[in-house]
Amino acid sequence: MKLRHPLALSEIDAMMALATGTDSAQTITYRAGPFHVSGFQTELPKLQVRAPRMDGYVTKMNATLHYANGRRVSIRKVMLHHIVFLNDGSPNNEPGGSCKGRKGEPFYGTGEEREQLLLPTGYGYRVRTHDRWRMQTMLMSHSFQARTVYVQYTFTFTKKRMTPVVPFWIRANGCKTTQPSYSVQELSSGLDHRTFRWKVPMNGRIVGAGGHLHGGAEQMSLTQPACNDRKLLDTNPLFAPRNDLVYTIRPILHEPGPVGTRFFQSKTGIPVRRGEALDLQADYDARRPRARVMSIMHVYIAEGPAPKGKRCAALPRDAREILLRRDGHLSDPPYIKVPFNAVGNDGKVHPLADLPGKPTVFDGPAQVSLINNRFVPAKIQIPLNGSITWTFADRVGHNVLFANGPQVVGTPTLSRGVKYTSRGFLKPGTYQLFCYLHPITMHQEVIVKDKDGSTSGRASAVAGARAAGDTGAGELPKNADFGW
Ligand SMILES: [Cu+2]
Repeated sequence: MKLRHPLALSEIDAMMALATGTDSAQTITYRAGPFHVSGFQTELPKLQVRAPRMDGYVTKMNATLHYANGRRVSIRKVMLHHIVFLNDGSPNNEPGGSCKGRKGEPFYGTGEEREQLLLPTGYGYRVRTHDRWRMQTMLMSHSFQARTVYVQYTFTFTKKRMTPVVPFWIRANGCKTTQPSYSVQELSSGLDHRTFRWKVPMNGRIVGAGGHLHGGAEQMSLTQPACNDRKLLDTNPLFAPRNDLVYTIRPILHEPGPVGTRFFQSKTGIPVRRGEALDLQADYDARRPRARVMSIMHVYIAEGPAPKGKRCAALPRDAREILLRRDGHLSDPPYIKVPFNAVGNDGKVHPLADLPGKPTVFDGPAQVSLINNRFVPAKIQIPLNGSITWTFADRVGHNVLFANGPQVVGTPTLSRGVKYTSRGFLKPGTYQLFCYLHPITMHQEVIVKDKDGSTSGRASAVAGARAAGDTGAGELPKNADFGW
């Protein structure tokens, strides 16, 4: 993708601005782009986008992918994997409840689950004339053909006075890393459970909450430790029926995520106190390892006086959990094995069971170069508990992403000679890894043999341990981009 003016409004001013409705509330649609996505490319545009340039409130919001002629883009062609809108002009820059170090205030986001912002009647997200909006997104091509797409975002805007809400982006994996994503390793319990204890930064009421989850998600909820750990709300995932397009599109480049998460809404709101602890809890199926999952809850609080009356009072009766997609669904996440994908003799993309040929055998630490858009050597064998040092020799960025195997290993996107060592090969078996920026050509297969030469033996003594001790040798860029 080439953005001619990455930080300017690019061609957004040529966008269609649709204004309808009465003067109290109008529906506004803006377009960001164009984004040129080549075949099987993943693009991660980050750019300034048009803001309303008016004083008022946003009460609803939605974002979808379109062609220049306005038609919706099918996920067969390009997928809007995730998107987040940030406001740089908000007085709440870096609010105490979201992870620090991120600029701007994220106020609406979604992924494959197509979450919409749906605030209850009477509430709005405050915007001002001089606010600047930014957008970060990930677009994934699922076909050979290069395409030009636009992100269309539609929001309901009103100048009428609303009760303002402050958005908080909280992650079940906490704020210890700059990465919003984390890896799920195979665990004997079968469940990866994360809890982040969140100190609510203001008095007020939770009136809305949305959630972003990936494939394998079981649940995500907000609980109240001071009230017997009762559940306040959840944004649980729902998965498409087994015959759905999300599972049948080829190639499968990543495990399909949920097609819905519940959006919590209550006009009365759940009273919360400044400094009070709430637990954000998320569970992922850990019968199999999964790379780079996310558990992000978007909590909208209306600021107000400290709650009066008795603690742990009954939850509001008008609480609703809205699910936009109403067709058949599964609440249990199906497991979809991500294979290697390569071009066959017929010119089409097919899954590839194994890389051809014999592996290059390393008895000690393995060295692999990512050079000329290839892993060299691509197929290797290393000892159990061994290490691989990848040298990212190309000028263009590459990464190592886990497709399938006994344990998640991987690297951020790196280039220009940077080295990265992983010691995550703690279980015997075959690890299939690829570069998600070049998923059709860049494959790495790692065969890890047990001491007795088996690849199917039980896990080593450190089994179940998180892949620890991964290091970036040389200069690992700050905020290295781990993608999704
Ligand atoms: Cu690459």
